[in-house]
Amino acid sequence: MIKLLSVAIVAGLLFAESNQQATKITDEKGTGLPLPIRPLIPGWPGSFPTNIQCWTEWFDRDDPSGTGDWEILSGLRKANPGKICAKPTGIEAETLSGLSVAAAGDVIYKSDTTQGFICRNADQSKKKCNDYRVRFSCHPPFCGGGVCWTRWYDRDNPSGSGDWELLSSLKSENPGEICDYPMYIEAVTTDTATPAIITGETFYAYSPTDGLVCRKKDQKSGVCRDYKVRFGCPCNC
Ligand SMILES: [Ca+2]
Ligand SMILES: [Ca+2]
Repeated sequence: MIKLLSVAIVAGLLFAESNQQATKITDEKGTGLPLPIRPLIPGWPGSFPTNIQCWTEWFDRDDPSGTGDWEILSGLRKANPGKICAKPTGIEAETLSGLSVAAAGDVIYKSDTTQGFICRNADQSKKKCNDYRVRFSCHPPFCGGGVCWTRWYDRDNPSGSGDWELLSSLKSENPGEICDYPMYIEAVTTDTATPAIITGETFYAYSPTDGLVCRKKDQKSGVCRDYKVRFGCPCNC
């Protein structure tokens, strides 16, 4: 009951806007990938002096039995004190059975790092939303815990459309080497080991769940540097 009441209170504050736009990331052949992370802009994530990022644990505080599945950031913070960093840099949602938002097919009202995730039953053609869980990307040392790093991977050169170091490609080309849910990614240039975050290039993908992609067409210079990536996984996986 408390859960429903708090959801109703928060719900009243959140009808100002709807800017949900799930960005679809494709692989180098143009095939759509079920990846929820938006492309990143140069300098992301802002002032933090490292290109390493990590994910929180998954959170599920609501279910869609009322007006929808309301995984509101403020409510998640109250229910999980200290477990979500002050300024998350990304949000990811999936159903409790592990389906991505795209695969689940629901119309999502909101999914951002300011307000969190909202799926409203009224927006669906079927009766109600799936039940989702969400997690947030944060800067270390927030996520803490034991992290074990993979080796470095450099599967592509930027001679074609760009440098494609997608996690999905790396996993399929190196079976059993990379955990299912990396918490961190580190990306540096292959020649000078310059962190990707300070090269000034615009990345089509850059996250622990997507890997790194630099597309030539996104750069003012028309070229990308060559990057290598490695992933930080829970040590017990
Ligand atoms: Ca939920
Ligand atoms: Ca590369």
